[in-house]
Amino acid sequence: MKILMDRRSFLMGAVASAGAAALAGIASGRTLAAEESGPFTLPALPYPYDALEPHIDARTMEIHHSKHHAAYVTNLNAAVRGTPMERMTIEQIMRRGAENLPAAVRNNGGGHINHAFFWNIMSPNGGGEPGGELRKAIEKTYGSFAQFREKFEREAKGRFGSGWAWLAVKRGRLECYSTPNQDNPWMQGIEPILGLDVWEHAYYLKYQNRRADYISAWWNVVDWGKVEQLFYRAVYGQR
Ligand code: MN3
Repeated sequence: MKILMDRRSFLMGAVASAGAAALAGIASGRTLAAEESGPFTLPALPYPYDALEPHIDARTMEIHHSKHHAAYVTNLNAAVRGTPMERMTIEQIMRRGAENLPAAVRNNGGGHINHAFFWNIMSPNGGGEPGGELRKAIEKTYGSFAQFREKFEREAKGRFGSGWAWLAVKRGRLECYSTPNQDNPWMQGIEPILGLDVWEHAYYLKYQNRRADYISAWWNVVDWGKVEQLFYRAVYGQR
């Protein structure tokens, strides 16, 4: 218990500071420009484009971030201009729920928050397996980490067309599922702690049609420390 508490206080400290910035510095002023004036900005990647090589290649990262993500930001800014959403955070907008959002906000707002989240749960020092309370929760829910990984991969491979696979926390419990297009757990009032982009643009240059190979390689760049922080925030953090 003492170890748990120490770990908790440590993590809560980290979470408090990472807190608002945990979603990949969505609100940070750092921007690569390009996007038109508006409340939302393209967050800088937390590592260089080639940092995730060989698992995710530099060219894919560059286009994915500087073209795809940038376009979601530009289009989101255009979609919220002159509406009350101009003064909301992207998370607040998403929490209105997919069915309550104009299509342009649902798609581009989802594209913005999903990618900001995605960059932040990967790292050149990633890979391995989770520990601590998250590992216990995974083992309790799925039997073992290996069984969780199989379930997550089934969701990622089974998503027809474009979408995402997620591990999320709903009322303290883990949920693993996929969403179409740029829909996401925030739209359902659920906290994502891990997410994988399975749109073809995320892997086609290196893997072409081999989505399964991309998924296998991607585990090598998952930042489990970050995922554990998000898990603690979802379970213990106040909303
Ligand atoms: Mn993408």
